Amino acid sequence: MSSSATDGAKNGKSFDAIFQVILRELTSNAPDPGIQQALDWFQQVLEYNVPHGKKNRGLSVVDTYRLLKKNAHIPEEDDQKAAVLGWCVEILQAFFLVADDIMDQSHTRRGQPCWFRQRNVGLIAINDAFYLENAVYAIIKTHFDGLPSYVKIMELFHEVTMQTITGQCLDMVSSRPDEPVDFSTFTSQRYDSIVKYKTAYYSFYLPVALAMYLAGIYDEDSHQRAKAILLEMGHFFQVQDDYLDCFGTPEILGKIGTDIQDRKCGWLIVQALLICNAEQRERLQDNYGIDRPECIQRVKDVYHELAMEKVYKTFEDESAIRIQDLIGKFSGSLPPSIFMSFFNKIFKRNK
Ligand code: DMA
Ligand code: MG
Ligand code: MG
Ligand code: MG
Repeated sequence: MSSSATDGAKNGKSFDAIFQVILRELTSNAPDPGIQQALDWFQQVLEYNVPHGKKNRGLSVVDTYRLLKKNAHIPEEDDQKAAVLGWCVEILQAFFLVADDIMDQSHTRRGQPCWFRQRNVGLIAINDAFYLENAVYAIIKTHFDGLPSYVKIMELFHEVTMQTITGQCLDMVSSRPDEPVDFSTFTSQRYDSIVKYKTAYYSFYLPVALAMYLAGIYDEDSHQRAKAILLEMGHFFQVQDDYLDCFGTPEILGKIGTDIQDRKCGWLIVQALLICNAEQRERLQDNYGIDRPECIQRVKDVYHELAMEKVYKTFEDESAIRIQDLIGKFSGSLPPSIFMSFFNKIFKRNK
């Protein structure tokens, strides 16, 4: 087992224990007994939507913080602060996912029905998403009020949330249900913007930047360097997500792909349009974005003809080299291990 995997397992236990602390803080001792029923509902929202994922983002806050502190003794209290911030990232992610599954009309998430598909939930899920988002700020206030990092942490969460919402907007307006689907807008440039905003900032820069603040690293140069590396990794991660949406195994992935019928400007279609011939383009044009099994299959047939699995494998290998090279050259005074340990969590993933 690699050392980062060992750390992850070790972190895993205490990390999960911190979730229970946060759960209690958020849902017990209502300031007004009249709202206890809302807190009881929110407890179910948290239990269903927060702790059952891979926790890569949350654990990365803890792992990065420990690597930044190197061999220095970390007081138990500071280690727990890193775990609290890790769970804040996981709760922010739950907010995005609850909303994303409604927007994408998805069916499953993390091996269970999407929250809005649960009986007795439906459109309450919209308010539950707001509830999750705002719980993040309540937790930060409880644990960081008065500390030097408090304002920076709050501002970072606000900024990254704005970026993610912007990316989700770009994702949605790039796949509007007009007839017919307009492939001229499915450019690599458009794709790059969508994934940078909807995924890379919150999934990669946010966890590492939080750990840096906690370790007292505030200088602009270090943050710019971290951001440049982590946005590259975030781009790579979303390409994986788009590939797995079509070629992954739903039982392993925990979710069933919807990108083809949702007419998403995803990595596969953007790459396919760059290499297909006129006849294949016409078949894509006639079938992409139609929620019927035979149409989805015809799109997949074109992907197979174009050997998209091979195109992806090549991209994956080239990306690994490019990202490792960037880490080697651009880490500045930051330990490269913080980036490598995050990258190792996601490379060659199938879930
Ligand atoms: C996810 O994009 C982006 C956010 C902000 C949740 P997506 O819809 O491809 O994600 P998933 O495949 O997990 O539904
Ligand atoms: Mg989705
Ligand atoms: Mg989406
Ligand atoms: Mg996806």
